[in-house]
Amino acid sequence: MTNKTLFEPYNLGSLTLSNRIAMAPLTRNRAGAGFVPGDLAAEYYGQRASAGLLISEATQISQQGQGYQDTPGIYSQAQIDGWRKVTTAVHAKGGRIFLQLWHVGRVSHIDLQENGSAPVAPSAIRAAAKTFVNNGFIDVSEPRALELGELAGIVNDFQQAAANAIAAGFDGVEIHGANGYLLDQFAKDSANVRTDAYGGSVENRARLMLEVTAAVVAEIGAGRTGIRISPVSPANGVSSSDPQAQFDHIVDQLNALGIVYIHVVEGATGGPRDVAPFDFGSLRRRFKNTYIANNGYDLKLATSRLAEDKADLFAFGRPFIANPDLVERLEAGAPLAQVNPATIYGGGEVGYTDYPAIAASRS
Ligand code: 8OZ
Repeated sequence: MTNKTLFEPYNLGSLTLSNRIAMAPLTRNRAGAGFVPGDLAAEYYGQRASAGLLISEATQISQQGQGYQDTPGIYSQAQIDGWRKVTTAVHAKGGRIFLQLWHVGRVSHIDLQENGSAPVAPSAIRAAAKTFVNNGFIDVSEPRALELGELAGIVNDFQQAAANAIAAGFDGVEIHGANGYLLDQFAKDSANVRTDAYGGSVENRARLMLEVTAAVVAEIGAGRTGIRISPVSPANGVSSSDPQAQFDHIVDQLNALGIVYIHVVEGATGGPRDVAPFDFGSLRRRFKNTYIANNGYDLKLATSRLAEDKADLFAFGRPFIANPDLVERLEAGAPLAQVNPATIYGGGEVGYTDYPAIAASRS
């Protein structure tokens, strides 16, 4: 048992966070033309700056990496300029913010791809997943398998996106290695039946995720690089026949790269925590820097897991949508506002920037 509290400062590498609560990445589908985050995004993130660490919504590193309508990118100058307004708003309030770098792989639709081409994947296996395109939920498209010679370009896109994130003023980046998107597709054998150096063994399936991480570290430094993983989540139709061996290996290698955090979705993303047998403590023990725990945490669970030293930081997702001042509410034991599911994805300020802080809602 330890006597730490969630509401004390925490050193994430060289950054001092004001508390141990992180805002998890939340897809909101409100980017403007050119997939540029707008002024409302700056207001939204600024309202939530009392989180110890904000992690941005998943942000595509290329057009090929996009899988849903109106998600923001980080590959054009206009996108960098849009994101700079966000980081400026957060920093003005003393917050810290990482950008989540995203390539969806096969979780996409031809209508989002250049010239209507097929989404890319480790193998030509269609995901049992839906995406939101043309204002409706539809099945993802049939993907094509990436050629060996294309993988270096994807690593390079992640590396350039990391440089762009720093140019936009972010404190660091989180590589999206979770939830059935490209890097998780490579890691999990339900989606990866390759016979080259990127498929088959635990080491081969980890290769792309680790090459991307090494490239990002080379570009912006290990102290500004984190990653999100979801070892047993069936999100977007992936599964692994050996998740413990796979993710023990991945975390050992991430530890060797010296990155500042791993952000672990414990269980089924947004669902049950006990979906499959898995020892998350093994990842905690293997990784020497910061462990961010996520999935279904509330104040009680986070407090007890911190006391048991099972994690350093706790990422809350959906509660941050309706509670911009979530940290203050948790600390005060104040009631939490409930999110309106109808306004999570897409639209404007309604359900985005109009949830009041508690002081404002009382007056
Ligand atoms: C919800 C809707 C669309 C995308 C994830 C980026 O699960 C997402 C996502 C979540 O990581």
